[in-house]
Amino acid sequence: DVVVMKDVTLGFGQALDKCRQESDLTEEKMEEFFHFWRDDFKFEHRELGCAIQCMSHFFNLLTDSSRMHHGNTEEFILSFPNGEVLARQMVELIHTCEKQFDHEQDHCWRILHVAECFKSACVAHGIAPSMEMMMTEFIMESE
Ligand code: M21
Repeated sequence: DVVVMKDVTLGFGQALDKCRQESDLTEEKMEEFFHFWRDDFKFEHRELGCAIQCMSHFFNLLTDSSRMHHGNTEEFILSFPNGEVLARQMVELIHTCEKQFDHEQDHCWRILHVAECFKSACVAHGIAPSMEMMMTEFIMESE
């Protein structure tokens, strides 16, 4: 469900400011986290992978080996309205992507590849929110 995905993205994005410094993700590389869903968004900066690792860590969504913690991730998604429609599916999609890049030793690069794979999977499954939807909500939240 695209509305739930929008809410989860904005919730997760709350941690971006806490992670910018330690991951070296400047505003030039990513202004706001919801740009993740832009059609033309490029997954090219290792710093974004580091930032997603830091943000995931902030919400306690990672294991000791920096893989997704399935239980905590499901709980995190369930904490959003109607989260139950997405929780299992999201965990599945991310895990399927994780398996594809398990050989990558560098956590930041691996997580960046997993994130790109996850976005493509969401587009393919029709659960990727539109940019219009993301921006409208983002502006409403900041007013
Ligand atoms: C829906 C909200 C945000 C999406 C963000 C990034 C998702 C990327 C998943 C990376 C998971 C990291 C696990 C690494 O093995």
